[in-house]
Amino acid sequence: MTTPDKETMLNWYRQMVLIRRFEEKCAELYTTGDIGGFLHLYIGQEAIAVAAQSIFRADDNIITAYRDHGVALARGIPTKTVMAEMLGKATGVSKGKGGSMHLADIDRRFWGGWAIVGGHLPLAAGIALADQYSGADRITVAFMGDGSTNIGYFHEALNLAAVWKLPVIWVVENNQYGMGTAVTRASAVSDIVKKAEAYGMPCCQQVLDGADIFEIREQFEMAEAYVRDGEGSYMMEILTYRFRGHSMGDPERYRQQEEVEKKKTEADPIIRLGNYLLEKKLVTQEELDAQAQSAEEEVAEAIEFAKKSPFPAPEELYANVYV
Ligand SMILES: Cc1ncc(C[n+]2csc(CCOP(=O)(O)OP(=O)(O)O)c2C)c(N)n1
Repeated sequence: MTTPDKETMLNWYRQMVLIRRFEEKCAELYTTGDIGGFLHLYIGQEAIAVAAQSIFRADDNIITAYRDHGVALARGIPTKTVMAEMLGKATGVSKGKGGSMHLADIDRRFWGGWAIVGGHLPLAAGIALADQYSGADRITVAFMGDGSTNIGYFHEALNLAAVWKLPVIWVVENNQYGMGTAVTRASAVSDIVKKAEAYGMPCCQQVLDGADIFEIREQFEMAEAYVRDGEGSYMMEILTYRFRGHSMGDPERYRQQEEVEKKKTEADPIIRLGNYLLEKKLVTQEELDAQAQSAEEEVAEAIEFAKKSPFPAPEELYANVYV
């Protein structure tokens, strides 16, 4: 793996801070009533989306579940249109009709944002099948939570992906809980990556550290080489942690506050990368602060844009309705 230069790593740092600040502001906007519906934050998991974006091509396919803001931002969807979507505005990336869980941007081959647990996994297989059939040199990266690996869709999708050697990287973001249920209580095999064996699919040899952007990138690179070569699908499990509740209003009775605090100090991907860059004397604290500051300003501008934007017109109700 090539060693990235300083500017590249500073950019990863900025992107992770951008996602963090975006999510923190969304939490505030939810409490003021500017954002409605359900809201699932990506805080703590930022390194995964940013690592993916640093490896995969702009024309590869990305699909994920409802914890999708960070993945969408890392994909390069403008912050202001993601924020406008959060507020249900016409300028939003899904024209204000999707909201938090249904971000999608066809031009960037970001296929969503799906609310039904595991429901997007057969779609990922279908997207990959279309590429395979038409001979397109593209791979599909399907992100999912640990909970979705207990759902029928997961098994159907992985089975067909293996049978047809579909070009998909299946990425399990194991944040250790599916709503209020710990993985060990819901999954017969809590070493999730072993589920790949049932489908004869290669996988990462160890569960990856979700706070370590370098480790995740390295594995993405290996997976990419395999899948792009036409060998078939590949599965990865990344052990991560969500620092906030499952969604807004989660009283978090299923875990101890000490556990959360411990993770915040030991497994924060932003702190981890910042410390690495400082220890290696690649950057100064001022340079890190400048990146953080500029990310914060970008989020503030996005909020201003979103608040000023109009809601969709009533006629929009009938647009894009086919039946
Ligand atoms: C088929 C289905 N069953 C139940 C739900 C309710 N539900 C929403 S999120 C969730 C937990 C999923 O956990 P996981 O896949 O680990 O993702 P995470 O929220 O941890 O990112 C559940 C059960 C749903 N949306 N869809």
